[in-house]
Amino acid sequence: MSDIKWSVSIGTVKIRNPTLLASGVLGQTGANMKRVLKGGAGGVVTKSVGPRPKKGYAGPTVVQTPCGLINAMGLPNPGIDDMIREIKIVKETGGAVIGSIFGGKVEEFEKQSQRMSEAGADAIELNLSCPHAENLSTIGHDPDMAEDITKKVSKKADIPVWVKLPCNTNISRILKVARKVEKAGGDAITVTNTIPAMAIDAESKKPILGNKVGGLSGPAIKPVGLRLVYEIYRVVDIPIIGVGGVTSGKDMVEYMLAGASAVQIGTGIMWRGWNIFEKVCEEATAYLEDRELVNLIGSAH
Ligand code: RRO
Repeated sequence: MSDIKWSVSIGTVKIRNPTLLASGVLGQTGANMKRVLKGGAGGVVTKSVGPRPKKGYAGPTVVQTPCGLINAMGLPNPGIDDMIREIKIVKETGGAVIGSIFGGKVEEFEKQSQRMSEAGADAIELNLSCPHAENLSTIGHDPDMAEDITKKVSKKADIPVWVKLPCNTNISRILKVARKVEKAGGDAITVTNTIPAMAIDAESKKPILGNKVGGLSGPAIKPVGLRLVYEIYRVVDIPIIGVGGVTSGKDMVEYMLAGASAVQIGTGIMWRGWNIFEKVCEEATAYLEDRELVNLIGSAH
């Protein structure tokens, strides 16, 4: 390896390298999150948790396609109390943990942020973007709602607040949301969540997922994620974390050129294993050899 300094800062959160576990994949238990950190991740984002345990949708909850996965899990999670225990297990290792939360009301977001902070999370990620959750999926498309939640949570939170935005190909609309999130005190923007999608079985002539519709992740969505990072980078000064289809070092470099300070990886684990994080950093080494990591960020502009 060359002497690249892999550590990056997302605002005040320092991570040992720019790869993070994306929310929703293996982020439900302390044991799994520890294993991901062992696989080289710079940090982990938990599964999104709500105020109380939730079972999620009936199966099938995941379908594989040639270019990625379609999921409709339905926010299954153990609830904030249980997640706090799991976060404490990960924090024993010193790894960076970002607590992802969702809520039905602003007060729920506020309360859970407080609990995440008490648990020792390094930052909070507000999930304003599940593509198939009723009501919740609209928050991140609505500039005023996104502003309101970000403002109220940021005011009370004593750790940084990252805001995860949905895929919205109405670019002027998502830029409005991004600007409002920054104005409201958001410390970073994560983009994108999965993209609305579905699978239909030609034999039974029925949708495959229990929830009928879901969200697509994996290589197919990388060009969409890149565009969103590229566009948002033009209008905000807070760091951006790119998510969507990162499976190689080249993918990470491309996201950084578009303007991301770090990337999150989820579906890629299915193809490249638990240590995809280490592999991505190693592969990026060849490209970075005599370049400073931070100088890459946004240099495609
Ligand atoms: O749990 C889910 O079904 C889910 C969530 Br919360 C999310 O943010 N994105 C996604 O694709 N699935």
